[in-house]
Amino acid sequence: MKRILVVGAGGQIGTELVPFLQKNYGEDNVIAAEVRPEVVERLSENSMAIQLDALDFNGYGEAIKKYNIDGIYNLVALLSAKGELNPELAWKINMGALMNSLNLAKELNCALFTPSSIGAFGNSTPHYKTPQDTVMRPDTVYGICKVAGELLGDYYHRRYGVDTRSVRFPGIISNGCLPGGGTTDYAVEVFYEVIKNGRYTCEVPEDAYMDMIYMPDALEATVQLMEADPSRLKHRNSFNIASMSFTPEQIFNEIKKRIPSFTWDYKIDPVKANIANSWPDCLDDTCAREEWDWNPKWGLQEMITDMLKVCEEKVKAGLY
Ligand code: AKB
Repeated sequence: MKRILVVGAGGQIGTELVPFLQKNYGEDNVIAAEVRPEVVERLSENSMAIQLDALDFNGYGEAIKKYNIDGIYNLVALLSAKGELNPELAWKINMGALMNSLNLAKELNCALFTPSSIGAFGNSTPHYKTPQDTVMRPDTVYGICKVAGELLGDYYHRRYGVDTRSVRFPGIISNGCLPGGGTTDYAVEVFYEVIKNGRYTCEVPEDAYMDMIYMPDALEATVQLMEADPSRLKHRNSFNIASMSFTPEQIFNEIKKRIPSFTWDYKIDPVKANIANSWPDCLDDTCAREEWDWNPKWGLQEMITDMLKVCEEKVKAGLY
């Protein structure tokens, strides 16, 4: 890939993926696209940024042609908890952006990355060491979109030869941009609340195990997969990746070891509780390790140290 368009670039992943891609492919070869004008303005401080509605097929196609794009990262999505508030809208946005991305990748000869998620799994999936290929009957509209997206990605590859690739992201922990509308958001919010207020109220049950990943590993995985030798890929859409798995109670206790005054309680959101309990406890990522050498670097302890340090700096600087 030489010229990359990141669609939905203003969210949690895009905010950090754009500079990461710039480092890998050159500043002028990465274009950040976002629908919200105020976010386009923010993005334009550090990269080429354009306003683009991923649901507008013609406008999306024009941008690909104008900037000679040959690689698309489609990050447009309403996340799991938010999607349950308005399932029709979630389907319209998530699938609309995906279908436009697939069809434009096919017509204009682009590689396409669209993330899937642990949300593609559901209650009937084996929860421990969830295999790469297993039961996928998600309980949320977000998950249904992810499963449909995985199948369509494989279909466009098989039928039309489109270079589609994807990973199933765990909850992503980051200190760049706060996530919004996800079930795993608690694992990011807690760091800011600890620093600002010394306490946190968690909406996810204390014993709900979920896979998580620190942003540097998530970024590395994305580029590593897109650069992988295609002849080694037996799978494409979508790879399990894993690096850490914990419950709210476990991470809060680890944070308390560093900040003894930290206190927390629970005010369970039934929607998030159902989602968290339906997702795997931990994934088996053997295929990603074998097919493209996935090898995460960040574990729970290193992540906590880094998050506390960076969040403290940001809170002190008045950025949160
Ligand atoms: C969410 O919680 O919805 C996302 C995800 C795991 O896909 N962070």
